[in-house]
Amino acid sequence: MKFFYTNTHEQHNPAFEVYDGGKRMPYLESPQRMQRILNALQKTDWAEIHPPRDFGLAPLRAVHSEAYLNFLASAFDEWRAADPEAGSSAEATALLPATFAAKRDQMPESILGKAGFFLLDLSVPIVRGTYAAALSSANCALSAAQAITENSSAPSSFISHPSSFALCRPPGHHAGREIAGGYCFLNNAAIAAHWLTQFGRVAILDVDYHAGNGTQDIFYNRGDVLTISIHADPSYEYPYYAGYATETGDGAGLGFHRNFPLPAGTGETSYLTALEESLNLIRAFAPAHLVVSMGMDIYKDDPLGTFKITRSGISEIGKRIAALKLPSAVIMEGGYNTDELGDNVVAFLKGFVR
Ligand code: Q9C
Ligand code: ZN
Repeated sequence: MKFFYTNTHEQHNPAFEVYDGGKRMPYLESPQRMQRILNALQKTDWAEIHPPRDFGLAPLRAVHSEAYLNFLASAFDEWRAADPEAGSSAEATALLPATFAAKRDQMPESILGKAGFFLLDLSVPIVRGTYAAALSSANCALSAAQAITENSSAPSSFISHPSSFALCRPPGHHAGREIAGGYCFLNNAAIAAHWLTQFGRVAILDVDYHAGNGTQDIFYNRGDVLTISIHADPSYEYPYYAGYATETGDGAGLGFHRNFPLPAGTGETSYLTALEESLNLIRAFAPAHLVVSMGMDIYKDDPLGTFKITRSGISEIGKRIAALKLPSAVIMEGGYNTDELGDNVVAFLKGFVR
């Protein structure tokens, strides 16, 4: 299996995030996550590392607004220019606003005003290297998408359901059309999925512990991309304001988004029931390609999660998704038990190896 990786992500390394109660905490979505997964993959005899290709800005512009992309590109420099003193103190090396837009019809001119407009919460501090890292992450996802299309004109005796993996950070599924949140800046899975629509319909299955609110936002009005998310019920868990079962799409997209909110403490049996229902919806939709938003924070010992999924449960989830026999690009999302992350990712991906 080809996987796509570059160390450019290391440039996004904020010193802290802010938790509820105003508590400054070490940034959980750390570069070490990638290192652990990389080590575990390199011990297998089936994972083949490739650098990502640069796809340019066009595939990003198809998913995110121009104003938002411009903000991400220049936010750090604008902030440092506006307040060189604040930006140069050791304490404040990241742009993080204290005011957020509850009403979103005016984009202010000041950098702090714009930051509050384009950021959803306190887990997306912008440092000097954030934009470069986010671009490289999206390029890994796009490269993984391209890898599963490469043999589509080959004889039918050839592999008809290839799979690939984007070993990328920052993650993407909380990033909406023009908003960053939950450690996510560019929605890598959505960018890859939209790119794949040139070949036909696409399904996105999101198995991260948190609701894929960004992906939901981006495709909510579209019927050519089926989006499904299985996650902790937002009535008690981040991202709180999306991911409810009643949200099923709008306009041409009505019926093409589905949420499976699950209670705290969900174990394998209930999880697999929701997964089977999701897989049936995907079979009925019959997409040409599948994108999997793969978050390993469903693991029983994840510091952010409450689910009770064991490593063997994770491997069963991977196997069942792979049994769809669709060309599949698996995109890395969350997962914060850094010690177990490598083995969990390997357990999941193994189901796709033929
Ligand atoms: N008190 C992903 O898994 N909030 N994002 C953490 C904890 C943000 C998780 C605060 C959680 C976002 C991609
Ligand atoms: Zn998550």
